[in-house]
Amino acid sequence: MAGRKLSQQQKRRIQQSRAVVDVNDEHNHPGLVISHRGGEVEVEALDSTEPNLQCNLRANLGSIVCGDRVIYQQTEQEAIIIALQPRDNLLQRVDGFGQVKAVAANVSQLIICLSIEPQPNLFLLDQYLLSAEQQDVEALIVLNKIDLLDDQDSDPFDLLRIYQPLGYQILYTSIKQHYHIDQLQQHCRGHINVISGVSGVGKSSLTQAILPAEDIRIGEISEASKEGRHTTRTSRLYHLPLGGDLIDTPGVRGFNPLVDPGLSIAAGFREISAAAQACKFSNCKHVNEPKCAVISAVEAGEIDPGRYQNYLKLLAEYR
Ligand SMILES: Nc1nc2c(ncn2[C@@H]2O[C@H](COP(=O)(O)OP(=O)(O)OP(=O)(O)O)[C@@H](O)[C@H]2O)c(=O)[nH]1
Ligand SMILES: [Mg+2]
Ligand SMILES: [Zn+2]
Repeated sequence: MAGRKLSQQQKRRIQQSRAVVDVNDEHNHPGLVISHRGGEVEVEALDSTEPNLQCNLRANLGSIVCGDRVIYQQTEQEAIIIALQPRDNLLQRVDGFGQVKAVAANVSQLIICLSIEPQPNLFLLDQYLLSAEQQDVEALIVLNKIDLLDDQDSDPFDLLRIYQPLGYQILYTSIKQHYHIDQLQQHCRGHINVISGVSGVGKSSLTQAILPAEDIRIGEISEASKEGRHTTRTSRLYHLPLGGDLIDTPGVRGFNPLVDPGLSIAAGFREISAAAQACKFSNCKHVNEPKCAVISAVEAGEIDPGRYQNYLKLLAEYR
């Protein structure tokens, strides 16, 4: 799927958007992007306590997303973003039409929100984890709505068994029972978090629970399809009372991370890249090569077969 790689045009646009501006010029102000909807960007001033501004965009800035740091100028008529500051990272995905969509910039933790209903899709989860590994962002897996389980001590999707040994943190939560909300707040503390997942899993409900002073729209679940109704339409950044930020995002249908062609898919699977050290061939893809340590580890039950299948699926898709 060549469409998932960064095209030359996209790279050029990103370069252009990093144009240097004089931060000592008194007309230039630093700002933080709080939300972006239909060409209007809400910006928080970083050098004053002025209320947030609605800014227009100078042409050719490329996509501007929540978490971006920008330089803006203000006249009596309007406020306008004139430059984008260099990003620490950028989470991107490819939508159903093959278009690259920026999700959030400068984040330090990706909260992958799953729920009992709608049920988790572990292929989607592995794509999120791959994206987090490639962008050097920490990942936290949250399984919400555990009040819907008959036996709350059971782990019907085997998340702990599969993901905990890989070093990922998993948090079970319930809004209905106010369960582990304080823990979630502690996990978010000091991080620039982005919460993502399919529609209806409870991303906005969790955001609201740790930000009681805000008024966040919560959706319904369709009785017929058990799916969410895409209630959140635009991402928004909130400051957390204990320090750090949280970006609530609209539900995705699939995530389809934008894979960096310079990095291998295996590098996004911690257990596969660890086992690969012992493969006979240094360029082993772990598909059917002789003396492949990854295949041996799968056969020995040391690597989860579902994770390995998801790796193969991604490898085939991105080839
Ligand atoms: N039973 C139960 N329902 C929950 C829980 N958390 C959220 N819900 C319900 O799930 C539905 C969807 O919640 P939202 O917070 O809007 O979900 P979302 O992930 O933000 O959805 P989008 O904005 O569409 O992506 C609402 O009806 C919530 O009341 C929970 O812990 N238990
Ligand atoms: Mg929402
Ligand atoms: Zn191998």
